[in-house]
Amino acid sequence: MKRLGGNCVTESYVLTGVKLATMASSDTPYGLIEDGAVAVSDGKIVWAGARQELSADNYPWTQIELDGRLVTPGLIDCHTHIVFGGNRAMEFEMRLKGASYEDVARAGGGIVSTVSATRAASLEDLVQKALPRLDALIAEGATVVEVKSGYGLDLETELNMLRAARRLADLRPVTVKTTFLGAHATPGEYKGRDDDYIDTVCIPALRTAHAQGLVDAVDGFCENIAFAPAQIERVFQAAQELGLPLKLHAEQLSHQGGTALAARYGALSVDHVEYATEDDARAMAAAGSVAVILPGAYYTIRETQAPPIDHFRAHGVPMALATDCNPGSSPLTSLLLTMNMGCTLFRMTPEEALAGVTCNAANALGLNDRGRIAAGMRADLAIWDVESPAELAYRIGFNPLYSRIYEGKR
Ligand code: DI6
Ligand code: FE
Repeated sequence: MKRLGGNCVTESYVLTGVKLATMASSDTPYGLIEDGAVAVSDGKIVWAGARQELSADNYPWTQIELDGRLVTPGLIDCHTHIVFGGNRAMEFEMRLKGASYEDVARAGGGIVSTVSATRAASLEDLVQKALPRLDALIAEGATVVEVKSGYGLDLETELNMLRAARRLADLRPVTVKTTFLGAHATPGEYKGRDDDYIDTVCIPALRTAHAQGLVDAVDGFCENIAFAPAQIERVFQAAQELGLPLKLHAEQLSHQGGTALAARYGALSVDHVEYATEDDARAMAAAGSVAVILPGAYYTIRETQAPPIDHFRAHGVPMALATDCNPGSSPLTSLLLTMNMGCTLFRMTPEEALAGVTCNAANALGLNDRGRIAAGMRADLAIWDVESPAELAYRIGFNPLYSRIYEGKR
């Protein structure tokens, strides 16, 4: 027996004495295997199941005894904006003293202040500011983090944000999936000329970023304070020509029809969706789009319209949960707290919450080799000092992570 410790990299090993939340079968809640084992080789899971069924002849490797600890897939944050310049704590203080959104904007706050600070930052600044946010996610077992652009809103800065996101994956043992979000807001210099911005800045920037290998998916913000469905559709058409998968921030503050549009284009996910209707849920189910639920933004802006979880359940729409980490509406870097909020604010079950940051989050990113514990999947695992999986969502502000395995390596 060997303990899991230090920085040793064992090529092939078997984790034993583990409770497995495989998220890979519906036979038991969480796909739970009480006394399980996982065989790992070359960064992949080669076998997972009940310990008594493990054939020591087939896997004659070092056994790592985990004393009954819980093993889940590595967590996946499928919606973040962790790369940005500046910070917006001043705005938070102003709002708490009664300032309106307009007062904040007049004092230089709001999304435009993040755009100015991001434009002023160097690539290295953006990376250094994002690292602590990424590290907080990793410290809670994250093995995949999606990162969006969208605070540059000009070619050079959008490219810089995406390069910073790619650089994060060189600096930490984590997978970073990049999403181009040029259609996040109209920058000051295009005020009142949204269409012009979309056609002459956003879409050309998407093409350039894609040509430089910086884009894994394309997103937009469809909202009365952002872009209309017809404007988003032009971005989607450009993305489709490039063969890129789609996502959309839709129905966050009002119902604009973005969900129906995203479903029509077969989007991987539709995100926020507080104001989505039952018809929207039907369309998402038919398209196979994941509903990405973002309780951190709901909480921060003190929204009162909860996403239609019952409709998503009834129509079989898979639900993911993500931090939406951003300086304005969700300064949140904890997936465990996100899970707790999904349960407490939206009455999701702890099992739905764990699916939301594992298998369904993988689907929201189009990753089919993550988010489940099964033979053939990547060995991205989180090991927890808890007795039952419900504890992950139950506790508030406590991190029971014991160890994290990324591509087979601790
Ligand atoms: N939805 C949001 O809530 C944020 N972006 C988005 O698409 C707001 C971003 C910010 O205020 O910086
Ligand atoms: Fe967002």
